[in-house]
Amino acid sequence: MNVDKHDLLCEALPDAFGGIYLSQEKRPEGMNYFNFVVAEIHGVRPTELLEHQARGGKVFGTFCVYVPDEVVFAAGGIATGLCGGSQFWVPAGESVLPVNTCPLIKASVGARLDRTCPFFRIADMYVGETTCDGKKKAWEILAGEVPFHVMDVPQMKRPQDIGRWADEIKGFIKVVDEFTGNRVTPEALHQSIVMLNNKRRALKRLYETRKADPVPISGKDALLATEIAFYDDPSRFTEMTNNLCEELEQRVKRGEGVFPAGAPRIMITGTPMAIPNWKLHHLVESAGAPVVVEESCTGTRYFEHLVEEEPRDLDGQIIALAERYMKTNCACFTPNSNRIQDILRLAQEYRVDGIIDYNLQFCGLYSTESYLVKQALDAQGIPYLHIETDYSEQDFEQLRTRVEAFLERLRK
Ligand code: BJ8
Repeated sequence: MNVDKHDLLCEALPDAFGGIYLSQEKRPEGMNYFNFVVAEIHGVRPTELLEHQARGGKVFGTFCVYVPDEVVFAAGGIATGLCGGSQFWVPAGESVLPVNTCPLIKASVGARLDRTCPFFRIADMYVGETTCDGKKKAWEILAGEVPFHVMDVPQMKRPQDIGRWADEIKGFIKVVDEFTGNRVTPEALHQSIVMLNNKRRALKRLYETRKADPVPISGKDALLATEIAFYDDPSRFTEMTNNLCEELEQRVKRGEGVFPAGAPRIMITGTPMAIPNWKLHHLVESAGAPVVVEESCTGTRYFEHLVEEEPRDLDGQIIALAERYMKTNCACFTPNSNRIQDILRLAQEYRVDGIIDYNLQFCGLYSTESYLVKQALDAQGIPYLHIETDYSEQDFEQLRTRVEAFLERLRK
């Protein structure tokens, strides 16, 4: 670790978190746990990972919701998300990658090279995937640093593609077996499938409360909980999220909210927001409109589908995993019309008044798909705003003007 530089990173976080999060009014008590996780972001969880390693366990770092964490936990390993969401790591990423690479990739590579993120230092093996060109080539650079396994995600969703994905999962089990020295048994895989399904159920329960008007929790807080789901201990996360949900459900019964009833309800769709990327939510909610749902991998795509728990043999479980993961509608697939259907369905379920299509700069997949997203929303008369941005604060005022003008349209 580069301790001096790491200290600079840690100095910036409390100010940012205080201004964006702690200044919110009527926050649920249940968010205290998530505040604690952020305050201890480079403390408690990294220590748990190191203790796990001291007991002989392995830690796997992942970058995409397509990597089946169930396999890692079934082999006695721990999976932790590694996506970089901070501008702090972008310059180190740019030292080895083209500048016109998406910020998520630049920050992820930079976090490793910079030696400032304990999660990136602790992981024994990284698991990447072939979802986009930028990631594929970045893996070749990171593979020079750390043991690396790449999963080949199909580009289409025909029956033969699901079969191919099942083969990839089978291959991943073999890699994990060998790397951990533990065999993935059907019993252990069943346990991890149930454990991670429970995490998904808790997140679904949290999002259900966001359908209420007034909404009992801000979009910023819901986003924070979802981001933390990627690296917290899964069982503890589930318990804490269910505690939060109990409080939120009481609020809904009492008609209590964090924004006035009738405030314009916003959906954000598009590229994921890795911690601490809270920029767009902060802009929208500071302008008086709650974000009520995210159609994104740091949103509904992360938890919407469960893995079938019935199969108790390895072959059946692999098929169940393949089928569940292939339901995630990422723009790397062609066609990806199910994502458009998801957006339209969620717009109804969450009673949204307008949709912001969020694109990380230089993500060709999502920015190209936005043409079809806009076409579908125009056809339904749903107001739409497309935003392309990075992790820097440079365009903050310009974005604020655009977001406020969009919200003004919704209020008329
Ligand atoms: S399943 S959205 S987590 S790939 S934003 S790095 S696509 S250039 S993050 Fe993703 Fe998996 Fe898909 Fe979800 Fe590339 Fe685009 Fe950057 Fe992206």
